[in-house]
Amino acid sequence: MKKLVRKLSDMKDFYKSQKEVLKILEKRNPVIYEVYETRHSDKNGDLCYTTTIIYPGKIGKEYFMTKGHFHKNKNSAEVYFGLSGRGKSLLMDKKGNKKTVEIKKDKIVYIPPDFAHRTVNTGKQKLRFLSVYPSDAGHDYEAIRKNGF
Ligand code: S6P
Ligand code: ZN
Repeated sequence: MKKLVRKLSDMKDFYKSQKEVLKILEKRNPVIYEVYETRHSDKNGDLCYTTTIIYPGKIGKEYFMTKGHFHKNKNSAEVYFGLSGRGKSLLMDKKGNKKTVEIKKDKIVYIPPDFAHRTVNTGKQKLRFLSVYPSDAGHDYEAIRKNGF
């Protein structure tokens, strides 16, 4: 299993208020989320699964959230399964059509192929969810970094 830690300094471009980001970074560098990934192979047909933990908190008016990404392989759908906490999954296709879906314990969120996805912790506790997706999906963060949701 691989552990990935995303601190505010790793994703400062993804937040709207750069003033708020810099103000917080002067004093501390909070962990926004952690991802635990299990990958058996990168082969087509195999599956990859992760647990994501998003901490509670805000940067200005925005809640702690994941960076958000499209899958590089456009045919790759994904399923999220809520484990604890409360939040929203934001989905958006390439035409800019958007959908917001609640995520909480025991709730399944389906992410269709070629939809960008970002998850936001709107609660006071940690938001934890499991995700399952094709091992060859790949991640493209650039469009979201530049244009947001
Ligand atoms: C992978 C899946 C999740 C996210 C994780 C962090 O396809 O959607 O495991 O990677 O929730 O989000 P992000 O946007 O930083 O990769
Ligand atoms: Zn994904």
